[in-house]
Amino acid sequence: MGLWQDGEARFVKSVFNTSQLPEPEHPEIAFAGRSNVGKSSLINRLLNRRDLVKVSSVPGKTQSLNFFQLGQGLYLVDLPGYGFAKVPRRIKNDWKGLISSYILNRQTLLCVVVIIDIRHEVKSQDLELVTWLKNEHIPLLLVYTKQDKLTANKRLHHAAVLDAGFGIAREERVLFSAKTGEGREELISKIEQFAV
Ligand SMILES: Nc1nc2c(ncn2[C@@H]2O[C@H](COP(=O)(O)OP(=O)(O)OP(=O)(O)O)[C@@H](O)[C@H]2O)c(=O)[nH]1
Ligand SMILES: [Mg+2]
Repeated sequence: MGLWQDGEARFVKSVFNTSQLPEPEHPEIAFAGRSNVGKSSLINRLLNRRDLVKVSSVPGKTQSLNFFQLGQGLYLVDLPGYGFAKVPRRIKNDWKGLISSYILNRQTLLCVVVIIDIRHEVKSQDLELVTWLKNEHIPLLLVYTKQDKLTANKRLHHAAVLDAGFGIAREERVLFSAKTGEGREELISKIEQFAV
């Protein structure tokens, strides 16, 4: 049976430290990216749920690892956003510690999806994350989201600039919009490829 089964999605739990992680019984995909980039919106769109995951115009809304489950199978993990200047340094370091130890040690983690705003240039923290994942040999996939905010011409131009900046091939990223649903099927099929 495929990894992605359309079925009822549910919230499992919020995790604030590694001792709270659910048993590693199911394959997992984690979603990372800057605060406000649209991680939660992307997961809602993937799960075809309008508001299972809380979306906010206030950056830094998601401060824990939030586990969602598709049917009886796959876990989708919404990671706290980074790059939000107003968060105190101590909390920032806690987040980094929690997220990096989760990513490095989680046996059931299939892939980290790094979400980038298609309108932005390559930002240092995004590049740092992508480079770190590559160095640690963690499978990754990039998503350039908020496609609906740009004209068709600009999208292609921006995507090419980002590909070059991150040093990735076109097959390693998906153009996406949580608003229109563009890229949903492609992202699901790419996620499924990590299961084999
Ligand atoms: N136009 C458009 N807006 C989007 C898209 N994705 C997200 N947004 C908007 O961007 C804002 C932030 O979205 P969230 O999904 O909460 O972002 P997040 O990355 O989860 O944010 P944090 O949890 O704070 O890190 C919201 O106002 C969303 O409605 C998209 O594809 N297109
Ligand atoms: Mg969020």
